[in-house]
Amino acid sequence: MSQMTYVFGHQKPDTDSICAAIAYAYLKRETGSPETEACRLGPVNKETQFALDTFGVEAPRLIKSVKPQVSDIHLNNDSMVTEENSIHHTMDLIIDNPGRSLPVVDDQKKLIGIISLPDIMHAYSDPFQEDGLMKAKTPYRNIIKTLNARIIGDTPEGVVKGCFFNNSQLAPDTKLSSDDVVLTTRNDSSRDMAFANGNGCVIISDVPADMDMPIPEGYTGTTMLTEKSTFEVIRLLEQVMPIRQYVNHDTMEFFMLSETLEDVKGNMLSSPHNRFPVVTDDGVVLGTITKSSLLDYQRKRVILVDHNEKTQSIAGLEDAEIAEIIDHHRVAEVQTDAPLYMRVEPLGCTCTIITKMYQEKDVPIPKKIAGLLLSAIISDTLLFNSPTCTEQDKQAAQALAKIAGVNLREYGRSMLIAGSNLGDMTPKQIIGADRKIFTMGNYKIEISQINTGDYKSLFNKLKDLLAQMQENCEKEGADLAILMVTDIVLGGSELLIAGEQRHLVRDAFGIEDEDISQFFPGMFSRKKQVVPPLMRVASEE
Ligand SMILES: [Mn+2]
Repeated sequence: MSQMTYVFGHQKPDTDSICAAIAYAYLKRETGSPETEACRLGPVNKETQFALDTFGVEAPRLIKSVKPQVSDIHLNNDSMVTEENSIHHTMDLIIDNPGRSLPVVDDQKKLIGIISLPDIMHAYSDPFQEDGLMKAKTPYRNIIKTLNARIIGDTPEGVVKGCFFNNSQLAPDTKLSSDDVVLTTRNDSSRDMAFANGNGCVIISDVPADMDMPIPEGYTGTTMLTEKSTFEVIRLLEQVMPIRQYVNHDTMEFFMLSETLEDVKGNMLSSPHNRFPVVTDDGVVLGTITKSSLLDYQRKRVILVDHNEKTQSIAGLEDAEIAEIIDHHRVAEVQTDAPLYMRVEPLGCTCTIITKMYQEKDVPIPKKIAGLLLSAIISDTLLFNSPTCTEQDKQAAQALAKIAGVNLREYGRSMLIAGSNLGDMTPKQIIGADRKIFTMGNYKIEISQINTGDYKSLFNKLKDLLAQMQENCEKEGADLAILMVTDIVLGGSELLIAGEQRHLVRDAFGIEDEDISQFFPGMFSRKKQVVPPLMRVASEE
């Protein structure tokens, strides 16, 4: 089975993170890695939704974690039994499968119980009585299979409905019913008494495989011939009964495919069992796992686009295999177990790098993908206003606009404005739309950015925004929160400040402690104009 690779951008995804994931996954699929899926780590913002709608592309699938799950374990043991199966057959399987218990399933293979060695041991101490086979609703096929019997006459269907007798228990006047099962042996001189019921079931022991056995004339029932001895037949008949009455339905322990190995481990350690069924969402048993299976799993493969910092990425990244990183941010703390393909270029947008990769690999860019790549470049460079914007970003955007069939400036403005109606948004939404968390020196700093064509509504919300930022700092243990409200028409950003360590902002940007916000003409880029001065100040301490 070839393994799936997941491509995703950072948490609180912006247009670059979503579009880079879609476009790069498409490029991978076109270049020999068909098992590649674009994903996202959070909700699609309004600007991105505008881009997706314009070019008719679905948002990628939302994923929350790449922690190893039960679905990543190699399931190689699929032994299971039904309630109808015999004690004999079940015991054989239990002995063959370390773990000493088996899932019990219905005819749809859905889990209905567990049978363990201690449960089934009761079968060996319960007395075997004449009506035992009947009471246990023993299927005839269990008898045939366990005795490895040859059949003369019709193969009986269904379950035993009469009593069991040994020929030696019979007297000439015993009344047998046609539902009874009688055991006799090849050399028994009174063997014909067993056939007295006329059309029941007679088992004859000690019959070699190649020997014919004459059946009394007029007998219309079933005869089962077995090579096994009388003693063995009696011993085995105790074990042909179905396991139904020994199945444990009450304390079923099982795992779903979606559960993380972390949770599974905790549950396994507190369980008396060693082997556990694995089921689908519909309860269908796929196999079983034991404690040692937890060591034999495949790590999820991921490609990070538009980010490389763990704090901005998905839960469980440390347990995943990072196959590639395509990014245009600072490289902070990348540590991998194996070599990877890593491409970081100081360009305005991840999608500019990806556009170049399409060209390098000679893969034609479909119209829809071109539209998305273009949208990301417009978004990240604020329609080429940001100081992070390079000549390569502009050239890529122009080429992409042609393929996508849109007017670059016209489309760019309508997309940026679609994402920026502050009046409709709550403080939480404004701050959360594009928030990144940075570790700088000893400080945890949250920096949010929002682009708007609606700068004036900001001032109606100033107090609420600052209160929300303060609350976030306290809840998340951050030392400082900054909100950049960027307006491409006014040509700059308003910085709003909250948190305990405001002196960092004073030292980096000259905003006095008592000021809650200030406009910076020409400031567009969090990455180039806000993060570096803060980094310098924070690390000098
Ligand atoms: Mn980006």
